Amino acid sequence: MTRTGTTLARFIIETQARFPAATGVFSALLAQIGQAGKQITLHLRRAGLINILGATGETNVQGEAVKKLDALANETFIATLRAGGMVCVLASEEMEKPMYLSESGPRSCYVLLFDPLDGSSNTDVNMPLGSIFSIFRYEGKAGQPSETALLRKGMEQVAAGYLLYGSSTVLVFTSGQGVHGFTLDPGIGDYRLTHGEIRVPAKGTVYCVNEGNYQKWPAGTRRYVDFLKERDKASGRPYTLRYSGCLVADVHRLLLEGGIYLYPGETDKPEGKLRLLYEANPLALVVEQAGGRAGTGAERILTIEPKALHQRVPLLIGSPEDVATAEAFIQGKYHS
Ligand code: FDP
Repeated sequence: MTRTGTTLARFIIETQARFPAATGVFSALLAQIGQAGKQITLHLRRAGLINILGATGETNVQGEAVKKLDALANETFIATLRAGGMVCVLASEEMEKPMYLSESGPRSCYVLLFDPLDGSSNTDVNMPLGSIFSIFRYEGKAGQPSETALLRKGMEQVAAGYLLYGSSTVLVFTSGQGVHGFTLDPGIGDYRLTHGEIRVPAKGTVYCVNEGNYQKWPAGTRRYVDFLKERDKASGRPYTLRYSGCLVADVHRLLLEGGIYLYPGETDKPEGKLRLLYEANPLALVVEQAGGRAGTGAERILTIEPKALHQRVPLLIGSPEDVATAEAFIQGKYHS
């Protein structure tokens, strides 16, 4: 196993050496995502000092106000990946349509779906933020992939991960061989392995949810959250509530310490809030690779057949036992 402290660059070289057929293209792509994360970190560290806080005045395809930092993070990813030349098409929360990068080869290439800045309500108050990415291989016969060619099940992702911009910047990813976490060392400007082979605890004692929405939830969801607040020493209840307003930050906590994050469907909005292709799918792959579980309450996230680029899904994600219990409540099957 690679040693703690190993730089991302060295980790990539060592991992690639174990796969003689690897072309190095994927490794380079991962390095570019790390590079985009460094640049976004620099912007965020100076955000209060220069005029990049607040809203742009525009609304994105989701109908949400675009923050200046959302736009800046999106541009940073585009510029870095365009220069890198490994990706033929990008799709993000901030763009209605996919963006084709003409410098990239049309035959065999990678497709990157991403949320450039997750947790937008945190931008102006110095709270944690994240970026989420999902990578597919596209091997179409000719020409650029159509928009429907991007609608792939989460199980087909070749890699996925996130950057968390918190008290330090952390890059966590999986390419199907476990989940690894790297912390950006500002002294050397590189990421160092700090969390090798992450495993999610089977069960936690923390839940993350916007409980202000309680009255909008269906009965099963409300019963589950009520259950978490009951006193029962044997099962660790009541659980502790932690909700940062940043999905990446909450999922990172669960990955390391266990528990559950929920953004459930609501009675009048059963599809929930989060986006399947660039939020739920990549985080589900990371969490499942670490031994966790991710579903909508009715089905596993990674097996959903997407119908649209910006499709929303309810999300329950975290420790396998906690997510299974939540699903049982939502499906009306829980018997205490
Ligand atoms: P945001 O819209 O602020 O970018 O991705 C969406 C997300 O944040 C998650 O990061 C976060 O967990 C959730 O939505 C917050 O939504 P609420 O404000 O509705 O709780």
